[in-house]
Amino acid sequence: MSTQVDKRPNLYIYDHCPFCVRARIIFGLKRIPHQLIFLDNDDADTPTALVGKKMVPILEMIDAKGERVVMPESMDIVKRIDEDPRWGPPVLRRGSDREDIKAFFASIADLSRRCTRPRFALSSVLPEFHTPAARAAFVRNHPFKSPPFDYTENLQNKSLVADLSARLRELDAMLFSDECVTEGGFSYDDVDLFGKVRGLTIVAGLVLPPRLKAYVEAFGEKTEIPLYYQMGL
Ligand SMILES: N[C@@H](CCC(=O)N[C@@H](CS)C(=O)NCC(=O)O)C(=O)O
Repeated sequence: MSTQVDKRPNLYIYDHCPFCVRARIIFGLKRIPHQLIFLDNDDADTPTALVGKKMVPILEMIDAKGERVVMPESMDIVKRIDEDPRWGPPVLRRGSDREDIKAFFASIADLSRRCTRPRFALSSVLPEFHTPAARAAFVRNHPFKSPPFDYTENLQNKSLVADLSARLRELDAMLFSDECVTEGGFSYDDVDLFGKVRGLTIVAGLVLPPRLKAYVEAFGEKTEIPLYYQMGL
């Protein structure tokens, strides 16, 4: 794929990828015109040509001196864009490396994957999964390590959704407010958190507790990153 780099930075992403959401946040927050390039999930050539391996997100842009910049790593991209004076002063506060949030997401990792991965891959709507080969590559590369192994079985298991709804109440209690996760205002903690929770909105029937729901909805608007409510499975 060859894409022109004009004045707008290019961001190569998968829509469902939490790390890609991080990178999108800073463009949305600062209202920076940019081009999103959704790679097919089985396209290894494009990312490899850009950064030497199959990974997203990747930023490609022309910097203030006219040089081409190509870089991976979500938080590096966020920092690079936030600190680029062409788009105004930085808006993000330092992150606080919240151990409680980290431990919470580690504890729900398997449950959350079982709820979201089959929905991302089998919805047939997300751009990175628009071909059967792209969906098959994702399922092959993201196997479940204990039963049920089958994506459709996980998708149909409503008790997983009930379990995840119950666990999210713990996260609700960790949010400082419905505007920021950590006291003091909007920070890298929010970049990380929204990346993790936006994908959950694809799970139809999942109950987001009130503060988390308000947080996710407000954040989606502030960053112009659409939630998945309307296409929930
Ligand atoms: N540390 C990286 C992690 C990025 C990452 O793991 N991206 C996933 C997509 S969600 C990826 O590229 N996986 C390789 C693949 O899909 O083949 C970052 O923060 O950007």
